[in-house]
Amino acid sequence: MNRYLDVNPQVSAALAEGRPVVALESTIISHGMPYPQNVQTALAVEDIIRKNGAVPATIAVIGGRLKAGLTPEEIEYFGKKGQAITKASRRDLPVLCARGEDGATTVTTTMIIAHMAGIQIFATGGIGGVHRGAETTMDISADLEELAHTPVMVICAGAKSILDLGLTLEYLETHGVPVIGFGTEELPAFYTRTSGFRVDYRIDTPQELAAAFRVQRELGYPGGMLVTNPIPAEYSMDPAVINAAIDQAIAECNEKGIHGKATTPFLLARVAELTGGDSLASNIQLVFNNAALAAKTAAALTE
Ligand code: PSU
Ligand code: MN
Repeated sequence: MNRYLDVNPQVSAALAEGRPVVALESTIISHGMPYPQNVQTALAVEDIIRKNGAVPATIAVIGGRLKAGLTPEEIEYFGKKGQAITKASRRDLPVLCARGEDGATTVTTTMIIAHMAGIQIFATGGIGGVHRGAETTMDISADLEELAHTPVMVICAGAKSILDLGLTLEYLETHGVPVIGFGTEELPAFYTRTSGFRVDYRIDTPQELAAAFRVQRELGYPGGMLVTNPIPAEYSMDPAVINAAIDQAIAECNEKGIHGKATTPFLLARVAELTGGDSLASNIQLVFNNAALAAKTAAALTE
């Protein structure tokens, strides 16, 4: 066991007994949603995972410790501290641990810590990807590289079109990451069920997802798998409304000269502001939907 890792006792008991566990990220809590909806959502997501037969493990860095499984008090602390917590990607963990600081885990670091703890399935909202204009900025999320190297299944609602979705798919293809559509042939774009881009495979059941992931492990591949699960139709948004907000947010981001790790949090917060409560409600529902699928898939994986 890694000496910087603390596995919550409920999580370690489940893993030792071969029961299903689902990892959850903490950047979505600190940087993805406002307080108090972020805490309410994080706790509700854990409940959905329990109701679907798995044990939740929300992942974060607290006081320099890599935590696999938070208490409700720790989730509350994270939600309140919000954007004041360092957004922690792969490169941030060494310094944060050495200094004993807090870090909100992105998809990248949640995968890293889940894998250290022995957790194979991870549910979130959206992943990072290749940004629009990446041909000059080289802004490509470390999430894609992590998917290429770390054997964790990430279940998300696709990626927001703050990114270049076509280039994101090209990158994943180059790096050998299978992109699965759950019940769809099309890559969902987070707030909307469609994007105009095709996924590699359509899979319709958690059992089939688990089977594909099991074979990936048996083949000895190092990397993970990306499952894109469309937002439930009743919560999906009008593409014209969401795309107008995204275009405006990107224009403001460029005008302000925002770059590096601040780009994604700025765009996410600005799109949420411009679209008001509608996008937050949709965001919450798609995370619930992904959590339920992840719990069922984790259960299928233990069968
Ligand atoms: N995209 C979303 N919601 C999110 C994120 C991205 O729609 O919450 C967060 C995730 O934690 C993701 C991170 O791993 O942003 C990617 O940041 P960057 O683009 O800086 O790699
Ligand atoms: Mn970036």
